[in-house]
Formats: sequence, structure tokens, C-alpha cells
Amino acid sequence: MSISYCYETSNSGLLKKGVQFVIDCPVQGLEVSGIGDIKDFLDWITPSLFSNVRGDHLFENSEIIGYTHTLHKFRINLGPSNYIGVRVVIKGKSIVRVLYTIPINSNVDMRIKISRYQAFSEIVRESCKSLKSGLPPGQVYVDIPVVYAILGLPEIKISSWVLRVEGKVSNPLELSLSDLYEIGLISIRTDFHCVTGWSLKEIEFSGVALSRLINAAKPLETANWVYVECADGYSTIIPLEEVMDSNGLLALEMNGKPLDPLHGYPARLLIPHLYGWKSAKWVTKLIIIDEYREGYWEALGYHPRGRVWLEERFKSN
Ligand SMILES: Nc1nc2c(c(=O)[nH]1)N[C@H]1C(S)=C(S)[C@@H](COP(=O)(O)O)O[C@H]1N2
Ligand SMILES: [Mo]
Repeated sequence: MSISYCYETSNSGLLKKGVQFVIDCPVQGLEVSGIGDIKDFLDWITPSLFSNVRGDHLFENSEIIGYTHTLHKFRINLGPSNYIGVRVVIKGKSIVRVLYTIPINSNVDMRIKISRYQAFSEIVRESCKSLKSGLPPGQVYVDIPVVYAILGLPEIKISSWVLRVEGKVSNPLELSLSDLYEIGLISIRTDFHCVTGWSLKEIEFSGVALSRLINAAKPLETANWVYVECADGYSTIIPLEEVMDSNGLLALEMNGKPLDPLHGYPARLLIPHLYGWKSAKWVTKLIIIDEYREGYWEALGYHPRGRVWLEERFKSN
């Protein structure tokens, strides 16, 4: 058997998409060639994981994630417009993860063990700060950014918008847009890398240094992670150390102008050495926490840290 345990993950943004929870199963590198092979594997493995899931795996589409990974999507129909999504992550030629998105109002009976995901064991402290210049492995430059808004565009009233820094801090902050401008903006010129393999060359972002903002909130000794919440319901998580020890910004401007509404107005994160999904748009809260929690993409198997130069695209344990 090539799956010995799975994780159960969930996220409030996924819930908005109708996903109650995710069963995320690491696979011990099983070589496959083509969709037919993958479908055969799924038809065999799924009944061994769940005692109450029957049915065919219908192929939907595939997505290339850098040069290293491919994501193949299937579904198992449960009823009219109700289905379990199946995401198969391939690295090289091998299946390395299978994830099942379980919809609201249905349940699954697991035949195998649900383990607790240990995010910290994947955060290997490397001396390399991963801020090299040039094109990282598995990326290609494009001219125009792809706009991502997985949960749609939020409506934001600037008069009542505030950025909060809260959680395990001794000095919680609540800052309006003008408060942020008053702190003073700094600018960085940097490439931007999406995990799906596209990169943008040299964009200028201006904003408040994230390290400065978080320091002002005075994180407690025990703090380990920054959980980021956005007005659209999106969320992501970043190791606290990774934020503090970077040139990351709470960006308010791009190329000298306020952010475009599509790119996160009034404020987004911009952490150049981490994949783009960590650079959350329409940010409302930075919640400093002790224990790892799953953000939107992390709940779907993406990496807790996401360093570009180490190609930390997916979780590996
Ligand atoms: N709130 C929110 N932030 C988000 C996303 C999103 O869907 N919602 N997508 C992320 C992803 S996957 C990427 S690559 C970048 C893309 O930034 P852009 O839309 O400005 O090009 O935004 C990130 N931040
Ligand atoms: Mo992305």
C-alpha cells in the first residue's frame, strides 16, 4: 500500500467554496505515465481510504506547476452538482500526494489513520536566505501578471478599512490607510514569482516594512507564525521568522501608484523570496499565532513556507 496515513485540513475560504474539509494523503513516490495510469491508481486507492466512497474518477484538467510538478484534477460525482474533488500532485513521474476535497453536507468514513501535520519539520533552517537575483528554477518571465482572485473581488470601504495586527502580541495595532502612510513608505524593486511557474521582472512596490509593523505590535516569545486574513476570505500563513528576516512589505503602491483594485487595493503583502500565494491581497489582519494553521492554498497541499529558490511548492511530508 502506498498511502499509510492522511491529514485532514480545512480553511474558512475553502468553506466559502463549498469545501467542508480536505483529506490530504502523501504517497510514497509511485511512478505513473499518463492520465489513464493515474485514474487506475485512483480507482484502486480511493476505496482503500474511504469505506463509503464509491464511483468513478472523472478527469477534469491538468495544471503545470513549475517544471517539477503537475496537478491533475478529477472528480467523484456524489449527486447533482455535488462532488468530491480529487487533486493528484505529480513530481517528476511520481505521484506524491492525493487530496480529496469533501463538500459541505457529506461525510466520509476513513479506513486509515488521520495524522497531525507537522509544519515545523518542513521549515528547515537553511543558511541560504534565498534572495538571489535572476530567474529561479522552474519559472518563466511573462509581461503581464495573471490576476488571481480565487474568492472573487472584495468590496472595500476605505473610510472604515483598517489593518489589524493582533493575536499573540502585547501591543495590538489597528491602523487606517492614513496611519500607514504616516509611518512612512519604503520601496523595493523586485521580481515576483507565482508557484504555477510565471514570474514578473522588476516591479516596484512601496509600503510599510512588515518587520517594522510586526515589531511595533510586540510579538510574545511563543509566537511562531503570521496568519494573514483578507477581505475576500482568502488566508495564508508564513513563518514569523521568515517575515521578520526579509525585505517584505505591507505594500500600498505598485510602480509608484496606489495598488490597482485587482492587485489588492488598499494593501497587500509582498514578500519577494516566497511564492506569490503568500503575498496576500486585500489584507485586513495579520494574526500572530503559536500553532500552525492552514491557509487557503496550504489546506490544499501547498507548502507552509514557500521559498522560491528552494522550490517549496508543495508540502513534502
Ligand atoms: N486575497 C487574495 N490574495 C491573493 C490571491 C487571492 O486569490 N486572493 N492569490 C495569490 C496568488 S496565487 C498570487 S500568484 C498572487 C498574484 O498577485 P496578482 O493577482 O497581483 O498578480 O496573489 C496572491 N494573493
Ligand atoms: Mo499564484
